[in-house]
Amino acid sequence: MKSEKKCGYVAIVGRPNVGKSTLLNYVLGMKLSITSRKPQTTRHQITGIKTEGDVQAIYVDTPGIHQRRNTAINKYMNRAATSVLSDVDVLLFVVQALRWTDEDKAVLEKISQTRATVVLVVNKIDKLEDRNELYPYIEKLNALYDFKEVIPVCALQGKGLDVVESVVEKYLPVGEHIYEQDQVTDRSVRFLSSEIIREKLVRELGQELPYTTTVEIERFEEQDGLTRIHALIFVESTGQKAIIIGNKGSRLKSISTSARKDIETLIGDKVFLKCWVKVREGWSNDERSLRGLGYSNDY
Ligand SMILES: Nc1nc2c(ncn2[C@@H]2O[C@H](COP(=O)(O)OP(=O)(O)OP(=O)(O)O)[C@@H](O)[C@H]2O)c(=O)[nH]1
Ligand SMILES: [Mg+2]
Repeated sequence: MKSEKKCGYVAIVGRPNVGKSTLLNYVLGMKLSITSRKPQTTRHQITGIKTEGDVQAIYVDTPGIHQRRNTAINKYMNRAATSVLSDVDVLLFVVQALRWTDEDKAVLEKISQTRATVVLVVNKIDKLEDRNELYPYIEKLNALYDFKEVIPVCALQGKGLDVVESVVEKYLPVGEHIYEQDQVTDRSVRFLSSEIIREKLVRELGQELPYTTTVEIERFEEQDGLTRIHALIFVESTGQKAIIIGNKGSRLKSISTSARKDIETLIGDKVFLKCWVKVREGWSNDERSLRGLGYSNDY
């Protein structure tokens, strides 16, 4: 008997910092979406495609849905996350084991209005002292919504993600594949390079510089086995610029070096990366600046 092809969209949603991007990267077996200890790391929809045999799952990682609606960039991020909800086949609603906050509640309210199959993914179970603690927690959440399945996982170590993948497969619709077998994302290496640089900024800058940086790739050229990248790091004040550059440029250098290594792994090519820091006051709260810097909700 000829088996049927399956294909569909799977959104990964939840409040900031629950491990959505970590989950996507593990499933794909590569670092596609940037991650950090800090909430609101992901700012855009990131598509990760996994094709195995007859099954193509098109995952969409999303920014954490949050309650800070004060600035234009925060609104952009919530739109980027919520706009996928209505067009997907499966929703992986990611929460952190034993934590249930007002932000999680608000995400569930949005999810309740969709027609997708909703699967509850309870992440970070490695943090539990006793697995039995999970039962009352899951019971509480099950009383709030009729989840199709509930799967405890540890995204960091990949525990339980095989179950997630087989549940996704079960609920994907029958259909022809949309992408080629070996395509992993619809994002360009240029975009992914800017994200990698942003990851290093978020990770290296600790609490000093929360959400005020963004990265634009000014030049991206491949020539004779070397990819030359010129990147502009935008900040909102000269004080922030000084923090990023560091003593005699040491911090910017270490950020650039670690970004370069990750970009080389991504593209499998030698990379020359040069980063400049520029001040653009108020960019994160200005719709026009945001659009100019690649924050556009037209997907
Ligand atoms: N202990 C533990 N930590 C995890 C696990 N999964 C993710 N983390 C950590 O949680 C933090 C947040 O992970 P991300 O994947 O960036 O979370 P996110 O939900 O994508 O966050 P936003 O993009 O900000 O919405 C990182 O420090 C991860 O290493 C897990 O299973 N166990
Ligand atoms: Mg993320």
